[in-house]
Amino acid sequence: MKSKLLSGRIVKGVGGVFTVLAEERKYTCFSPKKLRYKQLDVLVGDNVQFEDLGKGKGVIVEVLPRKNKLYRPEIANVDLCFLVLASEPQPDFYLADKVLINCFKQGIEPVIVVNKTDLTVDTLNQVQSNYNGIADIVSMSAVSGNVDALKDYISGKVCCFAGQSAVGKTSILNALLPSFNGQVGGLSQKTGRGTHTTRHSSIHKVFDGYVVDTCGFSLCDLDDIRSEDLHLYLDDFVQIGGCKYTSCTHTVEPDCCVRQAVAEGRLNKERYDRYVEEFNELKEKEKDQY
Ligand SMILES: Nc1nc2c(ncn2[C@@H]2O[C@H](COP(=O)(O)OP(=O)(O)O)[C@@H](O)[C@H]2O)c(=O)[nH]1
Ligand SMILES: [Mg+2]
Ligand SMILES: [Zn+2]
Repeated sequence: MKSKLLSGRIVKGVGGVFTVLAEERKYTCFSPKKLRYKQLDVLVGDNVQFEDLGKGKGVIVEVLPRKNKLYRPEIANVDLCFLVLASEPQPDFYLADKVLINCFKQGIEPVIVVNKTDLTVDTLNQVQSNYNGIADIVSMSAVSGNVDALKDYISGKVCCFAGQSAVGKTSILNALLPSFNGQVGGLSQKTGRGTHTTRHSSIHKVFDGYVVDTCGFSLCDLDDIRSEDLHLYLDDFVQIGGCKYTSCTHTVEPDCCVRQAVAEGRLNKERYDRYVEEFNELKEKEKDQY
């Protein structure tokens, strides 16, 4: 008997055993060594083809090309990232910039979520003045359990969460996915790290899309970006354009339209100052490399 080929998405993977969601059904699939050698790895989030062996079991025969891959945790094909900010702890805008830059680089749509608006709306104003026009900004309060603000964004996509510790990522996930039951305020006193760091991550169907149940920090480092290219990942800088030098880094060059925009108040000065600092940081690192 010839077995059937099905297409699905890997939603969970532990020790070479994968849960694949296909046509609203879950299959337990194995990935043969041969495939693993060819592809190197099979990841949660991968779109795969598998042979249906019956009784809910299958063998993965092909991993379809990936749109992107995130590390720590490893996840493939992320479409959207909710960058969570809050009044407590105060927003770390350097971290936020880096997440936005990495999203841009990986082809992930960033959406800024200002959480804890039950406490104050000052943060929302501050976030808007920094990121208006750069990413969609939604406000919410996870304590109310109302996560409708995120519904339309999740629909049809694979979404992950990023942001500082204690901004409310786990609280939001719990509200989206009651079965997740993540530990809120989950900081280990000893290490200062989240308690979920060693757990395998999975993706879960929520509304008409998926959410990744781990709040990794893989989007927080500017690993392989060169200082002179940094500005190319800042869409608001790119939009301004028109500098005298095409390779303008917008730091010291004459006739720089980006600096002009800052002087005229068309570009947020705090955001620009952070860019200069990040630029200098990358330059310093490059010096150390030679
Ligand atoms: N007032 C208020 N507190 C919140 C809200 N969301 C989360 N918290 C609290 O913030 C703390 C950290 O939340 P948690 O979800 O663990 O943050 P995470 O570290 O980003 O996962 C906990 O004490 C939560 O109860 C909110 O919308 N309003
Ligand atoms: Mg958490
Ligand atoms: Zn310039």
